[in-house]
Amino acid sequence: MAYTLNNLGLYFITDSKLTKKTVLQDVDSAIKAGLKIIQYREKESSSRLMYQEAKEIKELCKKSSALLIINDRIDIALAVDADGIHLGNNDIPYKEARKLLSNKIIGLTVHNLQEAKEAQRLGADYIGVSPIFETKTKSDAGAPAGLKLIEEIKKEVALPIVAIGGINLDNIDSVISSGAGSAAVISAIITKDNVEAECKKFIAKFNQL
Ligand code: 3NM
Repeated sequence: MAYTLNNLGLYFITDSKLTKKTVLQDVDSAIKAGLKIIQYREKESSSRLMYQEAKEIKELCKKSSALLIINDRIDIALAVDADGIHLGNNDIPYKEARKLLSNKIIGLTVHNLQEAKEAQRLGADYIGVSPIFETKTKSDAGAPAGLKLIEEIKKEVALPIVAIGGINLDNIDSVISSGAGSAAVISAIITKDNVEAECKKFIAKFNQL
């Protein structure tokens, strides 16, 4: 693997509904900014279009050695030889996913300490701790857990933490100092005119702390 998952910094997630441009343009900008990990998250497109888009993203990632994670869809991850998948509580169980993706990265969403401990027991490669703050991007994200959940998990679970939900340039410092080695951000980046510049601002936050 090109990177250890502990110091991934900004974790970029695509969103075809929120983007001001296209998913591919956003990924290109994120990669130009120097991102190490990209998640392709598409909830509404056809499988064919998802495959085609993921394949193009994979090419962009390959050129810059950025990791490509596919949200939820193991079939797409396998088809484009992505670096891994991210699974939530309603997706295929970790154990089954691991059988299909034995050497790939598998990230799991967790909402509390118990789920984080379970993710570690199962053998997940990282955890997405969510939602930290209020977010409009995922309608069923639930009540914000706050920074204390990151602190609590950091004390007891050794897995790399990717914080997610409502993270922006005003609160990213607090997210990092709570113990998250990485932060996943959607709206605070892709609703801005210059995605590359916005990514760079987040990357600088990780570099300065
Ligand atoms: N998952 P934004 S919150 C994709 O809580 C996603 O599991 C979440 O977007 C979870 O940075 C979320 O715009 C959306 O708040 C995050």
